[in-house]
Amino acid sequence: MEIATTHKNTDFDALASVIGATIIYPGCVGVIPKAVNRNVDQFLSTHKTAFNLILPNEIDPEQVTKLIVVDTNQWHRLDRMEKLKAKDNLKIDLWDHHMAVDGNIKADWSCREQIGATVTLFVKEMIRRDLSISPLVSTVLLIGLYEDTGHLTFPATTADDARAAVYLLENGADLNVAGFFLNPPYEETQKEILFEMMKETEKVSINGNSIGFNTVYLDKSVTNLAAVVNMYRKIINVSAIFVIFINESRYTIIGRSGVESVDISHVMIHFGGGGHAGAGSATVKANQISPAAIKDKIVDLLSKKQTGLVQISDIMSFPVCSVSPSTPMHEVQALMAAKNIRGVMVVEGNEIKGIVVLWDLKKLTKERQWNSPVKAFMARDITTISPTTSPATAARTMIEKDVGHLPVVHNGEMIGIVTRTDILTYFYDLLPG
Ligand SMILES: [Mn+2]
Repeated sequence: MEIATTHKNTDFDALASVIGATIIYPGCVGVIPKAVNRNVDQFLSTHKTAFNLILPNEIDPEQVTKLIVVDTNQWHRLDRMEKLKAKDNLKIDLWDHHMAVDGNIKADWSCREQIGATVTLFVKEMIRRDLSISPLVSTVLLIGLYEDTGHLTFPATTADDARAAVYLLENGADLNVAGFFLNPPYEETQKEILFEMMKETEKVSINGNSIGFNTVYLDKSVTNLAAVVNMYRKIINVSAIFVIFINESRYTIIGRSGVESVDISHVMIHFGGGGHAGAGSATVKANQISPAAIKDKIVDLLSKKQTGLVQISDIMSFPVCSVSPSTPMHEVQALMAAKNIRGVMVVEGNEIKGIVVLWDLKKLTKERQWNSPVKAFMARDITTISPTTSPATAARTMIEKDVGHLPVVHNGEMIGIVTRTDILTYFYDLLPG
């Protein structure tokens, strides 16, 4: 007997991948953990009989010759597979996209790729074998794909994920059904938690990213906390959020990140959990560590993690073209033209006094104004950033302040400047080399 199973707290990608396995391995039975996410539970309650799915307690370990593990590579995330783990003649196939996690499942064969959703790996195989699947199967697979890739918008999404969506839609995936399970309405308890979190958020700036922290006591069970945390991060507008949920004997840490430079799985692995760059969680026993110590450890991990990532000092321009406050405007204009730049800093000694940009030159309507000093036309309210700021944070600052130039200041000294062009060049990979 061949069985396919996946991680506890089963999400749609995991469910879809198990169903995908039952197609790729004909005769294979899908084993779904008892604890599944709320929307998966709702789906299964109405659709379960349409698939070849059973619960872990329904299998006879003696009969199992092959185990197909999908969407995780860790034994402890599986539900009641200890007996199989102990079997020595068991064949194991592994399909997973959690590349950052060093798993302990030793597979005889594996298909592992850095890709948006595990289900894409199965769809690729279906495309390769030129299979066609039913609209119902296509729909579940599409829900898994969309959930794990944020409807193909999460940074981990690849062209293969998009091609998988094409295949699933061609095979009749129903977007009305998908939409229903992808966007479950918020429930009362979820709203309560969200409002509770909104009351107070601790924000810490780490290497130019704003990181939110919150600790919440849970006295009742709340479904799909991850979705609530995700909503919370967007509302309070931080680069990343970590919420520690306390209930009796254990803490559940849920993290969400909206920037490339904060990798959630990097943090969660440290606490024995897992996930992706954008989302992850971990559970720790309350007698092992305090919530305050968890927070300190996360701050510590994030502070160290930054090395090797692109920061503003890598993409800024220097030396900075600057003039003194008394420089006449015609000289400023000549300097911009000669250097082909759109902005000039106005400095006195080491101190930034202002900035004048090409646009400011339009303010000069009378000929004699070209002899006036630059200090009469410069903008004095200057936003600066530090060299360790991430390009994403710099871009956000430009949008928020509506400025095109950000002087980079280190220890009170201007060491460079970053412009909109620098940021665009970085994001669209136009850097030479
Ligand atoms: Mn997944």
